[in-house]
Amino acid sequence: MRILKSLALLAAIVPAPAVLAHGDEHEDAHEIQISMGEMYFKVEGQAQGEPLRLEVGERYELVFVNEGAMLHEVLLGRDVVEEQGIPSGYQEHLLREIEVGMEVEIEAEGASRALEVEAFGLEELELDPAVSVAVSFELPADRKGSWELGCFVPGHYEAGMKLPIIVE
Ligand SMILES: [Cu+2]
Repeated sequence: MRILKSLALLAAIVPAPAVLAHGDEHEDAHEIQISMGEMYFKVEGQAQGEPLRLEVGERYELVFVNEGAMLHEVLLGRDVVEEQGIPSGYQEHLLREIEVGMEVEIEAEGASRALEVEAFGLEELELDPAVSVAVSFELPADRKGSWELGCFVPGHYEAGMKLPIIVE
């Protein structure tokens, strides 16, 4: 699973079909910064624990910033599944079967280097400390409802590293 380990980013992705349009999808996106650390997710400008609110049909760019001292995961989904009694992920993924753009910037020897990924669906990201990734997408109407943002590094979800997502 650790395909992109050298970039400290793990994306469980399916390649985008060639017919998908590229280009202007980052325009007019609502940018929302979400900081993460031990053991929380926090939406910029909101109190800790306040849900992330998203509207269907709107384009978002969620910028995840690992400001903690440990590796953390980003999963967006619902219905927690367990492996041997330990929460290990979600049964259903919020970004399943939709176009997702991802951008990572990494400082290397004083220069900024970028990685961009266009994917169809997204299940999981892993971010080392100080790594940030921007995830852009637009949700269809069938995603309305209650979802969750969670980290499933062993012990983190149980320690409270999760945040409700409300899609309206
Ligand atoms: Cu974590």
